[in-house]
Amino acid sequence: MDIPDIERTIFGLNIPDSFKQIAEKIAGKERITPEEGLLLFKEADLGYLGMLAEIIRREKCGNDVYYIRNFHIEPTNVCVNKCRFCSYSHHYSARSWELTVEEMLDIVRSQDETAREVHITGAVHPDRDIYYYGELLEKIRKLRPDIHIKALSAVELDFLMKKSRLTHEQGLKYLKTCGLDSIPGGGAEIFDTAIRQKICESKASSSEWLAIHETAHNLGIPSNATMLYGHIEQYEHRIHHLLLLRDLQDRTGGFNAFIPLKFKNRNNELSYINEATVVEDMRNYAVSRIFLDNFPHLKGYWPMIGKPMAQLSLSFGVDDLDGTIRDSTRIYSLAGSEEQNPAITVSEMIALIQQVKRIPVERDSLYRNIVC
Ligand code: V47
Ligand code: SF4
Repeated sequence: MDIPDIERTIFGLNIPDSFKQIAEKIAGKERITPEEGLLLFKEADLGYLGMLAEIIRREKCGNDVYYIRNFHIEPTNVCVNKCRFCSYSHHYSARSWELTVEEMLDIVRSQDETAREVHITGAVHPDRDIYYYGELLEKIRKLRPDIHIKALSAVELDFLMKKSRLTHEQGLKYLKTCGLDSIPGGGAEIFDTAIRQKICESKASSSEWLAIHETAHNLGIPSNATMLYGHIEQYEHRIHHLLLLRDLQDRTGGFNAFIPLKFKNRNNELSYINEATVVEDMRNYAVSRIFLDNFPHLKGYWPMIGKPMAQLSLSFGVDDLDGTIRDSTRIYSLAGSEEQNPAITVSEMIALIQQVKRIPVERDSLYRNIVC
């Protein structure tokens, strides 16, 4: 079915006028309003949402689905913060770890030459400063001049820059000279102040998170954005979050991808909250794809949602399945993610994508196709 056929199908459906108007806007490449986004979250039929999200995804990426050969380093889980949803952090206990620089370099050395990206993020260690990470990045750059270094969430950066009394611009310029190529999307959680106060009061504020990403973009450092959903937030808070991201992207164009992160409830203070259903997850992907019309990519992070759900998300606006994640990532496995030892071979990734009749495309960190 090509795009016009999908549009005809939507217009032929017996749906309320307000939904027809939204479909018309999307067919005409017009942006939807926050009120329309809220209506979609609250009232829209899942099949209809999937169709609209797919119009936008196809327009941007055709049948391509992206993946990357990458690996993760989680330097430590010793954290100054106590986010209530976090299953990962410990303040010096039998379950805490602090990798040395040499141990992290060993992870880099153990990767084969096809790895294109290293993703470095972890907890906010009280004793490590920006120069510690700057030197780590320099050493990684020396070992692997070709690799893309995506490192340090805005929450980690905020702490490091405050500790070293540097402005956002000074801190980011310094890290860029050390080898920083881009910033991961972590720490965004939910921008609404009251909800943020309840789930992660001590970490960087929403305005600090947004300001760090804006400064990074202005310095030519691209980044990703996330949203933690399915805890105590309401649809209104999700739309507010998406709106702030859309506004920032209008100003800078520096975001590569949006990554919705489903709250996982094991081993944390919010364990009493039931996790979002698969229907809710798909609804969230679709509305995100529709609302964030200026984001080039929507990522379904398979280590968290599991491989079958990642395949399903490809019919709700997702075009990127992240990477092969060689080496362990513990931030989700400790919170009860679907994948306890996340690792996937390239041929498995290709098969996952082909099973849903899409075209697997290996990318680099800036979404340029890798031609073998
Ligand atoms: O900010 C913590 C989330 C994030 C839980 O940029 C949880 O490519 C669910 O940002 N349930 C860090 N989520 C990871 C992150 C990320 C992941 C993948 C790709 C990229 C990218 C970035 O993990 C934190 C927080 O929102 N998180 N605990 C939990 N219990
Ligand atoms: Fe620390 Fe990050 Fe966990 Fe918050 S989510 S407690 S900042 S590791």
